[in-house]
Amino acid sequence: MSQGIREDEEFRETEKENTEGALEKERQRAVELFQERVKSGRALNVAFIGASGCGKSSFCNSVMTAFCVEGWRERATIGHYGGLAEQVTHHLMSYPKIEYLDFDALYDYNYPTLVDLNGFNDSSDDLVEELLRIVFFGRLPQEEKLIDAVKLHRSKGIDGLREHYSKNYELLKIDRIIFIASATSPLPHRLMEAVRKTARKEDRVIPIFGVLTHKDKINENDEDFRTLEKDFREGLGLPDNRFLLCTTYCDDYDKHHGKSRLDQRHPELDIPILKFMRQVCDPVFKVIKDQVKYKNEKEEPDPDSSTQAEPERPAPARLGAAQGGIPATTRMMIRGAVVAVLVYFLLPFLTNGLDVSRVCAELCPGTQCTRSLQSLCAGQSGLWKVVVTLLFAGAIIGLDLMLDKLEQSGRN
Ligand SMILES: Nc1nc2c(ncn2[C@@H]2O[C@H](COP(=O)(O)OP(=O)(O)OP(=O)(O)O)[C@@H](O)[C@H]2O)c(=O)[nH]1
Ligand SMILES: [Mg+2]
Repeated sequence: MSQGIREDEEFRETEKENTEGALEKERQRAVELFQERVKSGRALNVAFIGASGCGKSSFCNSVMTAFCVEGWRERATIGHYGGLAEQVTHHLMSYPKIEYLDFDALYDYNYPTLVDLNGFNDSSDDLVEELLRIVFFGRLPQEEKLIDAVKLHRSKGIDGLREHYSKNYELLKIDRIIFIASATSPLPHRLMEAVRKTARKEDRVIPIFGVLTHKDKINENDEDFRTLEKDFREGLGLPDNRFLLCTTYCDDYDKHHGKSRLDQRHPELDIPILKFMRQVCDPVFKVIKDQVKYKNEKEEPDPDSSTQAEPERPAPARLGAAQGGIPATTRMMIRGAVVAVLVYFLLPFLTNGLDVSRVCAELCPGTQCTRSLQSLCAGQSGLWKVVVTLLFAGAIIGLDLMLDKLEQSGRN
């Protein structure tokens, strides 16, 4: 090998190392900026929705890879299910940070919970919208197959479906939606419309973001692609900051670049994903009317319904309970005790008791203490006062109870 060729190769090698070093630095910076964003607040629930095979699970894995230290792992199962709607395994898989983060120090940050929804096809009808609603309101339990919901819908209709899922706990209420489509396939317009409708036009409004995968397979200047991107963004109402065109960690990318994701990470894929997820997790995007519940959204809750899932409304006041929350009997006891104390101290004044007590103290016991004076002094004793006080208090409590009973029977 000539000196000139060797120098050329060395130069290229150094160039490559410099580029890789710069990319790694940029990735680190993107990680830091993302962490800055999720330092406070709470971990958001981010749903990945799109038609079958568009790259949802691949994107989900790529996000987790960008967040992790170790590199790529197949946390969300990749594989195109396809087929008829009936055969599609609709289900939801959620990945909280505790499951995917691989470094202790990262747990301090509020990394989002990622929700991968498999198997929605390009359709929009009452059922699809209701299924989306069930998911957005966090009523679909982890790994539950949506085909069960489809069957329930067939036998009991939309109302039956709502009734059933409103009983579930609100476990994973969605805070952000990322609609995913492939840049190489026709857009799923009906599903886009269904998502937009359920996330935007109803009471609880959830911010929508959009991702087009398969960037490696298109020419960005191609007219067809430009039209597709425009349709996608207009269809979902996506400004620049809520849109990402990307390549995910996938076989094609590995083959094309001659380096496997199993051996090393691809910082050039991580960086745009981290920047995008920083936008997704920005707390300035608020869910409007976040407190709205699943079933209440469509109809006023039936106060008599025994199937109401969340008895969050205050229970009707029970008879015998005071408005202030103090039971009636306790209220009466307190009143009786206060009156008793007052009587105990006032009693001597009522009977000119102070004068009598003084005379008793001077003359009894002694020769001047006559029999009638003796009985008067005995009447002034502490025991007598206690008995009278207790009788008085008892009478007040009894009267109070009797009046309360009369009031109740009057109300009934
Ligand atoms: N070339 C290329 N292939 C991709 C890209 N993203 C995903 N793929 C491939 O697309 C295929 C489907 O990807 P998945 O991630 O399983 O798609 P999905 O949307 O989860 O599919 P369902 O779970 O069936 O709804 C896989 O073979 C991926 O390797 C990308 O950006 N570029
Ligand atoms: Mg999938």
